[in-house]
Amino acid sequence: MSPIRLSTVLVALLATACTAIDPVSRGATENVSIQTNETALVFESAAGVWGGAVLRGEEYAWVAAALHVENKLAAWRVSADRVRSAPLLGDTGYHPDGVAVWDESSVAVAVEGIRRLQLWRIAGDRLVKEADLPTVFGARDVLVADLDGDGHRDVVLAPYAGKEVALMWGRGGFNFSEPQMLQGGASGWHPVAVDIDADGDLDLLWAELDTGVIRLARNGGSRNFAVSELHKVKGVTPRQLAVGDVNQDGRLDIAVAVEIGDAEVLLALPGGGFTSETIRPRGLGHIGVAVKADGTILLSNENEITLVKQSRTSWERRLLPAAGMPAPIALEHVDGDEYEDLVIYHSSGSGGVLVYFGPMWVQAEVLEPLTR
Ligand SMILES: [Ca+2]
Ligand SMILES: [Ca+2]
Ligand SMILES: [Ca+2]
Repeated sequence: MSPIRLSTVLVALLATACTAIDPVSRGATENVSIQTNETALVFESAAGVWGGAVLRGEEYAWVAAALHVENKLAAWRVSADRVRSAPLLGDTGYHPDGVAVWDESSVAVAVEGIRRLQLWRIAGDRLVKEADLPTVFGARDVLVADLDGDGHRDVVLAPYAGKEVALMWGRGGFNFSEPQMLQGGASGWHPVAVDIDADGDLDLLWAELDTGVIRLARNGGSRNFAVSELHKVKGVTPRQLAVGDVNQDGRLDIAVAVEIGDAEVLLALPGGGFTSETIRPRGLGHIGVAVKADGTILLSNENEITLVKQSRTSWERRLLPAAGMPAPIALEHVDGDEYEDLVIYHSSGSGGVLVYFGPMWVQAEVLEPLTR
């Protein structure tokens, strides 16, 4: 992976940040500088952060992150006025990758390097490991959702390398069935659970790094999934996909970040199926993507986030700074106001986790629009 190179804008952002320290940070084991300002927060990590999740409480949120290289789970508390604590830390063992919300105070962590699925709870000023289960492969991602609608949370594991996605059916608590394997193509990272066919149950979608395929596992009920190739990207290595209503017509669309090549937007057609449009990158391509409720597409690339909004004839664009390898990215509610916040996990280098508090469009630099 390429070395870290903080953009000058981000350096400026950090340099102008004022300092605020949350007194709850007792118990943290790392000496970190704490910085905040009105629009962004940086959560430092010495090396790559491969994933994370946000636990949103009534008064504050916890940002949890998999410190892949440091072999730790970190959790920072963030108040409604955007002040954060020093991190709580827990040792996961070798190479944690993905994190998902399990309940209001705990997260599931895929520890890819030792093939484990762990349950971690935030208990006062400590992170407590409450369960530690073997997994069928080294999992890049973990997703938690009730896929069969029986009231028990189920787990989806996506492989770091491999052609199968594993479903673990919840039996109550952090207990699961033997894994049910779905056959796809190689390296289907960052699966998304969404009712893409609008029939009332959650389907699964993922992008395969090695095949270029956007794969759909359609939920047929009774734990049956029909896996099919929904689309193949024109470029090389789709890294993340996001679902949202890009053109605000009431139908869910799919945006795909492609590492080398154009980003693709699959716009849902009224009679079913999709039409594909492309967004030219500023560099080689993009590695992360999210779609806001208003349809704005956020695409991450080395050291930057491009905000893209569809208009009749063009893609309007704006730019926010980031650090090296800003992927995956996610929209969350961190400070608890009505605006979605962008959470960026920098998977290489020392960018740590960066949160942009919404609204983001107004604080971003204007770029020339692209013709559609
Ligand atoms: Ca279930
Ligand atoms: Ca469905
Ligand atoms: Ca749409």
